[in-house]
Amino acid sequence: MSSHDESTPPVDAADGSGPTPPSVTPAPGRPGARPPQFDEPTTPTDAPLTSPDQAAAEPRTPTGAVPSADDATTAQQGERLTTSQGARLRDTDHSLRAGARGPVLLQDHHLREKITHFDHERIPERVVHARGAAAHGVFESFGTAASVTCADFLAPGRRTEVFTRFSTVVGSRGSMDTARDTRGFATKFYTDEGTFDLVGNNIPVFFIQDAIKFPDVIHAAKPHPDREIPQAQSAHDTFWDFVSLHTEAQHHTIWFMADRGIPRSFRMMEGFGIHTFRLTNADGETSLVKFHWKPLLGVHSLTWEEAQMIGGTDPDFHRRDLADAIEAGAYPQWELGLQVLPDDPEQMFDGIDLLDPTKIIPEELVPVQRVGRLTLDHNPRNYFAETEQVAFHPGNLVPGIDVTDDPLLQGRLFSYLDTQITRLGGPNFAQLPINRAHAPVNDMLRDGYGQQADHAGVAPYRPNSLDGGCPFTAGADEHAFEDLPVRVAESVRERRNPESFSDHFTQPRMFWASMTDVEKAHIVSAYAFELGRCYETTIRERQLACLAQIDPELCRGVAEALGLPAPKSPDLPDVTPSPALSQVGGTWPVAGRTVGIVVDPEAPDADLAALHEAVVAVSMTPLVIAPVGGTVGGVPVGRTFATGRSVELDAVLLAGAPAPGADAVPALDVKAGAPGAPGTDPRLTLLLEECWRHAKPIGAWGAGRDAATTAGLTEGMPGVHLGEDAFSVLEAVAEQLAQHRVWERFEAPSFSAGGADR
Ligand code: HDE
Repeated sequence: MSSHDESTPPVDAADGSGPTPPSVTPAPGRPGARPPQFDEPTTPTDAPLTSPDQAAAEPRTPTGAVPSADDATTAQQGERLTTSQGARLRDTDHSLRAGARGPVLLQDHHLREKITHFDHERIPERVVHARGAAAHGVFESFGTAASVTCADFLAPGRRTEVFTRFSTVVGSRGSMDTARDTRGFATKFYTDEGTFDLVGNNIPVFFIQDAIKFPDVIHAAKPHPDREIPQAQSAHDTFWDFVSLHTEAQHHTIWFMADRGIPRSFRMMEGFGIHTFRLTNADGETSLVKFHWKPLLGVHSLTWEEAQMIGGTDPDFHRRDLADAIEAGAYPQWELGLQVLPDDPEQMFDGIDLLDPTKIIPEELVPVQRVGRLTLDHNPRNYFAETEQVAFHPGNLVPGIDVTDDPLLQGRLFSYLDTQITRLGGPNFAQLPINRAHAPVNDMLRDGYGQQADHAGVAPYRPNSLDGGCPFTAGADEHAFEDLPVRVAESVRERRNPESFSDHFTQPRMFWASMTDVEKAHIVSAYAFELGRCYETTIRERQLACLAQIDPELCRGVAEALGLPAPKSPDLPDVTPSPALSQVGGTWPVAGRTVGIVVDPEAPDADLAALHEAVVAVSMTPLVIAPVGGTVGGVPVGRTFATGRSVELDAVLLAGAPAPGADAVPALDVKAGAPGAPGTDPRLTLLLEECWRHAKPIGAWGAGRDAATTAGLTEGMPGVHLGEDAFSVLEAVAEQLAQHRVWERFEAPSFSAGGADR
């Protein structure tokens, strides 16, 4: 028999050990790396999938380096400019022409490569959450979640690498950070059991109860389709038209009309998974769970005026704050917490439907149990490669964590995969470096645009015998992700919400009742601003009718500001305030806060360098401010009165009373036109007025006291610390800053009901 005459399949040896070895040299063309056995394989083998005649491309990084533990090999390598193919170039500044004054030649391959790549540098921005900033970090498990979940990354002592991206929702990629908006808080946990994404927001409820309404709410919130304005704002007619008609949005709306809509920093935001998830422990017992992120720096916000001013002076305020804090070693931290609820068949708790994403479970009823700590300790190296290309997906789940039937979550499970196909240009986005799992991947997904894996084997299908039956599915004891056998209520097919989704006003009322007076005053002003920017009075009136169903005082306050009559409230239910919702009344660490130090270059404070270091020693960031740049007392000037603005500071220290700078020309600069005493730079007076108005602690000593007096600040005024030396004043200011603001300075009207009691 010739070697080409192998018409009969190899037959397994009688003892079942495998195929009978051929007696002659096999003909070329064998489909797999080894002959298949007759029966479907029942155990995985480590047989090679690559035939001896095959080789994958030699492993190289995208820049041609041999991969190594040194991650620099994925950046540029070599000292000389090259083409994308590695050929060295002598000139990249002139195109190839027919003579210096002649036309450009089509043969200029370098020109064409350079311009073609440039022409395709942009990808579509995210449909929502387009503007964001991210950081790498680590999640350390406390080991306290074992009773509710078998997720391995929550086992005692586990450390898991993470990547967290924060974002605004409405604005496009270039919009300002401090717009009034909800913030995204999405974390990718690269666990040993596969990637888990917790894709949440800084507000625990959502606008809508059903995913099918997402295009509606986003179309309403985005700029008007005709003029494409306003950018990154909800203060316009289409938004308020929608939310005043679609009243399930009212709970979310009051949260971001409150100070939560203008966070001081990503580092000072809570995060929420919003939906109820179903967790399983090692014994197969299930619980319903809400995820929370608790920032160790507390929850703090900007004032509305600050947010607007920052939008002009530093539109990258939050992005810069996150990166600077990490660079300075003030690593932001959050604790992951769980509210654990029984998995009863009704999926209700205390009358609250756990499948309704517009409702919270007050922490006073179900405490948040802390199960681990997130620390963000590295900034991305390349914004596009990491922050822009990261692709989150609520369906990235690990054993021990599963979804529920929340109709909003169910729709998200479809959407996040789908959107990446357009945004990241094909189905292989999971292979982009930032999206790669840190667990072994053995899928049967193949080909497609941007394929980077060099798969071996010939049988990406199951069952197969040509690749020895591989890959095998996991056995029952191998900690695989399992779809839980959850009972589905007997029902009919219909487009309808459950009755329990129909109360849209009790929880917004509870939120309002949980606020302190100063927070309530901010909410009234926010509604008044937003509705005041609407063109149509009918829309204002319709939203006032919604506010009347939340609280009569809220409604009256907004109506007065709008100059409209307040509709009468119906009988409203009594609600129990949840003090945990208020941001006022506690003290928190001051790490990572910015302290301005105003100096006089003509008479530098002798302690300036030591003061600077004392600020650094308590993990705050000193920013020296003077009429001109340069160095004062050995310390570099960070801002001049021309380049700086009060809104960058959390507190200000006056170490001198600088005379007006040469550029303090009122005719040229509105800041220099600020009223003040002739001896002091008017821009300093303006800075102090703003710090006062924004309720920031102010400290002064020595000649700095004169600057304070000039601005009308005297000892005994709330949050004004006039002392004898720099260090005692710094101590007093830092102590005050621990409360975030000098709350007594806000003259809030007194509201009757509620108020957080801490
Ligand atoms: Fe998203 N959402 N979303 N969302 N979402 C996206 O995915 C979507 C929802 C959230 O930093 C998109 O990759 C639908 C709730 C965050 O990359 C898109 C619905 C919550 C981020 C998408 C929701 C979120 C997104 C846009 C209604 C809080 C940014 C680009 C069912 C729990 C993630 C992308 C990042 C991003 C769809 C509702 C949070 C289009 C259809 C509720 C933090 O897929």
